[in-house]
Amino acid sequence: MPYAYDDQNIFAKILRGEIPNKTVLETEHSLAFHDVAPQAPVHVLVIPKGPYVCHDHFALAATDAEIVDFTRTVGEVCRLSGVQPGEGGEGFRSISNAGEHGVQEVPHFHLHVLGGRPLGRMVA
Ligand code: IU
Repeated sequence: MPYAYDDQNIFAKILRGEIPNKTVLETEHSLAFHDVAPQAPVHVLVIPKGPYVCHDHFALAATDAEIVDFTRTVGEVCRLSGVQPGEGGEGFRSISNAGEHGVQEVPHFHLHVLGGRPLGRMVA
């Protein structure tokens, strides 16, 4: 089944400026903002501006420019948040939930960047 993007999802509304967000960084193809319900002292969501449902959709359908921009934005978010291990920070975790089994709540691809405290061992 092809990916079906719902342009009424909350992140699409954020991208259209219909709902406010606490922006960390905005680039040509990406937006990073603070999660409204942070699960760690650093909890930033990084999203592409394009209509991609989940990580695999983005990875397969996005342009090279979008992918490079997104990847660099994640790096910049880590730098701005002070969580870079080896660069004065103590590390972070990046997670993307996809679909039903991944318990994805918002159907617009987003990467969670979490840090600022020990996060414990990842559990499946
Ligand atoms: P998930 O990976 O789709 O399960 O996570 C969605 C995240 O989006 C979750 O951490 C929410 O707190 C967050 N979020 C938000 O930042 N702003 C919103 O308006 C809504 C959800 I709805």
